[in-house]
Amino acid sequence: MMEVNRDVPALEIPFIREMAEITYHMWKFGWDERNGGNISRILEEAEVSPYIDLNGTGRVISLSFPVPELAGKMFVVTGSGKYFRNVIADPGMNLGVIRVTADGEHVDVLWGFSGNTFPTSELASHFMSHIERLKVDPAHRIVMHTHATNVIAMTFVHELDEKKFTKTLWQMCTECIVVFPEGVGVLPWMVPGSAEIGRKTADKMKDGRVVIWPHHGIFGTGSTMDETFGLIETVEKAAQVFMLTAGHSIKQTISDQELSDLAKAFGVIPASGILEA
Ligand code: 2HA
Ligand code: ZN
Repeated sequence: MMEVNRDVPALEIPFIREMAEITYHMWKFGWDERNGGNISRILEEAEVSPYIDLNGTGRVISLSFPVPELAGKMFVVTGSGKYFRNVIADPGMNLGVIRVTADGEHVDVLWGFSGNTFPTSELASHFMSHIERLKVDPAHRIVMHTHATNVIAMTFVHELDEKKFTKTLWQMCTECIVVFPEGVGVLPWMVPGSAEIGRKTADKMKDGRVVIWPHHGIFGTGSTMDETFGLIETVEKAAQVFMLTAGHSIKQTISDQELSDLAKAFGVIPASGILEA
């Protein structure tokens, strides 16, 4: 058994540093006002054990939505009510490392969540999305939720039909169809923070990595922080271009034939029923 080095400052633990950096970037983008947004990342034992005692802190938090599928899995998660802006200054107060208990009904707190902080209010959406993404992608690790400004704006002025929403996003920037050929899922407006929105979000995650919550924000998933953030950035960029051009007279766009040519050139298969060429 390797000795645990508990004296390492939080920001020198690689996965804590990564969370602190990404949350700060996202706040700077203006996406995570106040306590907006939340992130969870699956951790491997080998990443955690050099820094954190796997016996835990003794604190146990019960879940209102059992997740036996995740039994034994460890996560670093943002804290409920905590501000992305503040993570870098005090990771232990704004983040925590948790492990799902064998029965899937609780989590053991292994590190952080000090000052009686709890995991994100959207833990149900995170855990249920992890379960679905792991079924289709064993390399899956990250669920990221943020209040991406132009994505929210677009949900006021664009139809919420998933296929139409996806096609408009694909048309906004040439790289979009290559980055998210499976398209985006769109839920109806719902009250956040519940197991129900978690189940509906996870249901959409069976077929894709992006789910939009109208008038609220976006969920993105992926195997690395770069990939997940890059995916959300790309959707947000397309939404921004849409918002900049909406209401202007459009002189030209990327045609369905050109979108098909792009998909072919980059070896991706676009979601069916969207392109007419
Ligand atoms: O954590 O973003 O959806 C605050 C939120 C809730
Ligand atoms: Zn939110």
